[in-house]
Amino acid sequence: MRKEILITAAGLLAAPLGWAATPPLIVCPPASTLECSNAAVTVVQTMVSDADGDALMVVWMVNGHSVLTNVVEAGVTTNGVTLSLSYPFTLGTNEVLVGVTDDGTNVVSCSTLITVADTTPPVIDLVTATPNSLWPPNHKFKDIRVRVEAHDDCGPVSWQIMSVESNEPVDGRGDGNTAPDWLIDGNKLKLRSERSGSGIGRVYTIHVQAFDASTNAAVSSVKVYVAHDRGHGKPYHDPADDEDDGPPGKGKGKDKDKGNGNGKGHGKK
Ligand SMILES: [Ca+2]
Ligand SMILES: [Ca+2]
Repeated sequence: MRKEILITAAGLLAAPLGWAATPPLIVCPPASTLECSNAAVTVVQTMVSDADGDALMVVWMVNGHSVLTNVVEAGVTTNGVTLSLSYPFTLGTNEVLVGVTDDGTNVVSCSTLITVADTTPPVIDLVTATPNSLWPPNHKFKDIRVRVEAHDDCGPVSWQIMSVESNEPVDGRGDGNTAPDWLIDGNKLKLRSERSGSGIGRVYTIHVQAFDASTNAAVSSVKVYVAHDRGHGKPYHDPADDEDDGPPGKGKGKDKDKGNGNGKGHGKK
């Protein structure tokens, strides 16, 4: 089928004498692999010649589509002429076919593969979480809007929230006995606004990953804070902590913490 297309194109070229003794010669562009780069144009070259010095028509095809036709004048073809194709090859394997004719009857062609690969991960420019500070620590879930800005040299980038970690146990002492403390639903995130009354404040670390179309990945993270207190070293006191921390019948959690001898808990100020 390719040959028919080429012959049709070559039919436009009239042989000077209507007869060409020797078919043209063609030196095919070498196969090569390129790193994908947005909008990059790659130059491939071929050399054509004709022993009779005939005029030559050269048709370039990429993935079955004619993209360029060169006509080389008679005479100069005896020693060989180098021709170039500048083309924005796309990700994947591209077949480049070069067909040459001197009179429409002598047709020679060759093909080569130009492979465009993407081995470079995207670049994450910015990760934000809004809000990045939760208050008051009332044990309620808060919607967190995570935004990732990323770019890649080879097209669009997608991203997702991979995981969340906390510097405090999910259900530790003095944090209200609530679990889980985060919910990931696609790229929607909820974080629980709480921290241990005996800690230094909670830090959630949200891990995100950005992918390009070839699944090269980049990772980054953003933090969301739940302060231990709001100034003056005075912890926020949530009555729910008292109810959650103390076993039934043993009084309030606040008192229990004070009395357990570890010096921690709500009583530490
Ligand atoms: Ca010839
Ligand atoms: Ca890439």
